[in-house]
Amino acid sequence: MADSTYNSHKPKTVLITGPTGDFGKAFCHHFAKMGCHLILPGRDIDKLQALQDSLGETHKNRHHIGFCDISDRESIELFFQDIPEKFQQIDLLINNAGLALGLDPAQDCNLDDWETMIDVNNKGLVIVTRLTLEIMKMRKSGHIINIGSTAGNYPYPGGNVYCASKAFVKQFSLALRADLGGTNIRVTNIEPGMVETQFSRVRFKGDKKRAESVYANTTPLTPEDVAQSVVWAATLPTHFNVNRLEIMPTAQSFGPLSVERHS
Ligand code: 8X3
Repeated sequence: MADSTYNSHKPKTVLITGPTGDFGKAFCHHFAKMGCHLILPGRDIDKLQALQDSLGETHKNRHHIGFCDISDRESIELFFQDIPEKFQQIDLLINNAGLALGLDPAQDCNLDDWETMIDVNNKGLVIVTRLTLEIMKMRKSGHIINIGSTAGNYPYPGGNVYCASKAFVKQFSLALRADLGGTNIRVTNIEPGMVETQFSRVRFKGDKKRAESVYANTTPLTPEDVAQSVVWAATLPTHFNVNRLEIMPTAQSFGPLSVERHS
C-alpha cells in the first residue's frame, strides 16, 4: 500500500538554480532547515557565499556552491562535472532560474532581451534537466520541479517572449511526465502569478518606481507563499505527483479578451 503520510518524503540532495534570487533564497532556507544537502549554482560567488553563510554555520559543509552561467551550456556541463561525489545523488531539482526583460510590444522589443530570456528560461532549463535526468534515471527516483508562471497560461500585452518561454516550461514539464512513465521520477510545474520580488526591477532594468508600481496598493503573493507550494509538492509521498499548480494572489484575477472596435 502507498505511504499516505503527507509531508513524509524528505529529499536528501537538492539542486536549486537561481538560488540567490528571492524565490531561490526562500527555497534554500526551507530545504536547508529540512536537513537537505543543497547544490547551488550561480554566477556571483560572493552572493552564493553570503547565501551559504545565511543558511547557518552548522550547515556549511552540507552545501555545495559553484560558478555556473545558466545561459551557457558549457558552463552548466562544467558545473555538473565538478559536483563533489557526496552531492551527486540528486533527489530534487528545482529549475528556478528565470527572468523577464521588458514589457514592450513585440514589434518594438530588443532582440538581445528575447535571446536572454530563451537562453535562461528555456535552454538553460532543458540542459540542467537533461544532465540531472542522467543521475535520476540510474537511481530510478527523483523529482523535477519547474518554476513556471501564470504567464505561460494567460498571455498579456508586452509579455510576448516571457509568456512563450513559460508556456514552453509548462509543456516541457508535461511532456517529461509522458516520457518518464515507469521511471519513478516526478515532475511538477509550479505556476505563480504576481509575487513581490526583484522580478519587476529586473524586467524594467532597475527602474525602481516602475517596478514598485506593479505591487502598489494590492497584496501580491510572497516568495514564502511560493516556497510553501514547492515544499508541499516536494514532500508528498512518492506515489503522489502534482503535475501543475497554478497559484495567484486573491487580489489577482482574469481580464476580458480585448476587442478592437471600428470607429
Ligand atoms: C510572473 C507573473 O504575471 O508578472 O511570472 O508575468 S507575471
